[in-house]
Amino acid sequence: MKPRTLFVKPPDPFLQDEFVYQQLAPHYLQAWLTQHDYPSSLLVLYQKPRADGSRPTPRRLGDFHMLLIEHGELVLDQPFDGVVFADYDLIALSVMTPQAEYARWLTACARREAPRARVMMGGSHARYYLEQVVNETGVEACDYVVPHDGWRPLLDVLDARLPRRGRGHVLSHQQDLAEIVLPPTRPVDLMSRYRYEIAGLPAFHTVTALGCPFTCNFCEAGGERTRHFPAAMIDADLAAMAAAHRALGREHYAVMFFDDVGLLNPRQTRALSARVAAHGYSAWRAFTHAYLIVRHGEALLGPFADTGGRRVGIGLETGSQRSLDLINKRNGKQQRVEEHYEAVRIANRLGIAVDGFTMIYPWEDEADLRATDELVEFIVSNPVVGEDHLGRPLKNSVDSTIMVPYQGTRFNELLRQGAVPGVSMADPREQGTLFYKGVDASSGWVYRETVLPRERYLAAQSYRNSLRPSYR
Ligand code: B12
Ligand code: SF4
Repeated sequence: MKPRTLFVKPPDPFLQDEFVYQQLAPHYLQAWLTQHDYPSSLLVLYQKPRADGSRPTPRRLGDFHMLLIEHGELVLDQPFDGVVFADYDLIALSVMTPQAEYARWLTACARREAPRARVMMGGSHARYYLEQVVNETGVEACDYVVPHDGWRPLLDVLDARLPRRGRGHVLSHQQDLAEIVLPPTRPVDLMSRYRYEIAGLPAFHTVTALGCPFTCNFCEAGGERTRHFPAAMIDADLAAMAAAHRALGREHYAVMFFDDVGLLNPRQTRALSARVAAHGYSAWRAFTHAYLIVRHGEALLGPFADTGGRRVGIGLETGSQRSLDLINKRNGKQQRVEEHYEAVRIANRLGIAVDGFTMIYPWEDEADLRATDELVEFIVSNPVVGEDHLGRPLKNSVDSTIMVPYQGTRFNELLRQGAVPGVSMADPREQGTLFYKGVDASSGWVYRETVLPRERYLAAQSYRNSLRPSYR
């Protein structure tokens, strides 16, 4: 009998809502196993909110619920029960760093309930925190750890009938994406749970590429080569999402491209726009860069706007030129704050609302904070041409976070070396606090010394976030 795989999506209790976006990796990998004739199911863990909508900090797996999807159909929706693992030979966990704690609980549970099964971990946590994952011991250690693409390593262990290689065996592979011909699975029973809107229409999301051509010093992914999925696969994915929307009775629907840079150049945007329109989407959202908008203008955003592109996400980062220079977004080439203003104006004129992502940095003084306040105030007040599908005026939005120099980033290195005046990091033994969020939904305060006190940065953050419009 062929080995059976259970793809597991750990919970995200720290997100404002668990069912906003599907976690895509298990769905790509499931489609790949189907293509290679291996059976698999999906387990989606989530935390049920209380009657008042709150979600207390989870302390054990028993605090979660689970959805089991077999052959594309929902067969279980109940409180988590580890017995579910007993039917499978490979427990395949897809883990982003904030989910790492739950991945450990799940691994220990799988050891108990399915002692003969192998546990495999892939995802961005294994990629950026490989050392920690490999050094896990006891019941929390995985058998196989996959820091990069999962397609080939999965097939290799299944073809070899799940060989015993000792704990923490690393399988690293970079996939030729031309071979990924099937789109991620989109089980309607699961898709029906996700609630996300773009310009007033229900939306699902996808990606067209992996990696990013930019080099922000705060980002773990800076400089990862951009690799595109085949156009035919994207097309099939757009068709599958549109079919799911229609199966849910939706006449008008939307799609979001979550690529780090989804609108990359005029040629690529034209082709993508044509595909989106061909599949009947009425609205869409993507990410791009201020520099690309200013460089290409309408040639970049025109086809997007003409086919229902109503929102664009841009990492605007800061209104302070000093901070922008330190971020080094364009690998040594200058990026000017004025281009950020200009990018917003261009998008808004074309009927595209901007979601501007900004950060606060530990070296910032009052002048830097004021410069970003001004940028944010400009974004939220700049008028956007047009209305959304509910007849409401389109509005720009903003997001403000405090930068944490995560392990593996250039800022982590620079701040550790004391290369930025006025900032020093807390004891390196507190490195554990440099994980994203975690069970306590906080990355902690990792600095010993900052230019302004923490409270001042928190006040700036809450002021900027208070300017968000009531809808997007
Ligand atoms: C879409 C997205 C989201 C969405 C959906 C989440 C999701 N997981 O799909 C939302 C908005 C919810 C989100 C939220 C957050 N995100 Co996010 N997100 C992304 C984004 C842009 C795309 C993810 C994606 O679908 N990729 C496509 C799939 C195919 O790639 P993949 O997941 O890496 O999977 C491949 C491999 O990792 C591997 N693999 C994955 N799982 C498994 C499992 C097994 C068994 C195997 C063998 C292999 C394997 O195989 C896959 C194919 O190669 C990525 C950046 C990126 N380009 O990947 C950031 C990214 C994953 N997010 C990131 C972050 C930081 C966050 C947040 C913490 C942001 C915040 N401050 O709130 C939250 C945390 C949410 C969480 N669940 O933990 C970081 C993660 C860093 C880390 N250390 O984990 C990334 C890498 C961006 C970045 N460069 O900083 N995110
Ligand atoms: S543009 Fe986004 S994904 Fe790319 S390096 Fe900067 S923060 Fe990271």
